[in-house]
Amino acid sequence: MTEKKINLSDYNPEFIPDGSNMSFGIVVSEWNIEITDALKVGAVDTLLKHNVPSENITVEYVPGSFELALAAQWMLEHLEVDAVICLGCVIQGETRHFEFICNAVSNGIMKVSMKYNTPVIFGVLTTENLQQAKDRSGGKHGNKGVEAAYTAIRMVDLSDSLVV
Ligand code: DLZ
Repeated sequence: MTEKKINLSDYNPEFIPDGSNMSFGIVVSEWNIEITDALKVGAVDTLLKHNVPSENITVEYVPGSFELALAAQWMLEHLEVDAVICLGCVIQGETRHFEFICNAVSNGIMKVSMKYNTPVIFGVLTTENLQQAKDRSGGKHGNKGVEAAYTAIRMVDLSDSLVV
């Protein structure tokens, strides 16, 4: 049996909730900025496409992916946002930095999300090389920034629907 991988970049826009009453923070890592900027464009375009007002989207930058979780926490503390989207790109090199950073970022983002009971979306590419990152930031494997925005809207809508 062949397994079909889900590519959220191919989502059906008809089934995504309206974002006109939603607000989002986006934190972008400057490491591998060519890639992360493409992720940011994908995320912002997707939020706008689903009626999130541009004034409800706050974008901030951090030096590297390691800093994403703390910046997301600061956004939740200081801004009125329904969710934070973290965008980064960690490319495997010769050092063990890759594992340390990937583990720290994913754990950090999950902890902030749970602590603030708010969606904090993991839009961080963790790839073996630059080409794989390009393929996932507007190339043949879609744009993970689009997928992060899609996920953020879905999660805010789910949260709203569960609150009585
Ligand atoms: C140090 C480092 C390395 C080696 N590689 C990456 C990377 O591929 N992607 C990324 O987002 N950040 C990298 N960094 C920087 C760390 O995330 C962090 O900014 C520094 O270690 C300072 O805390």
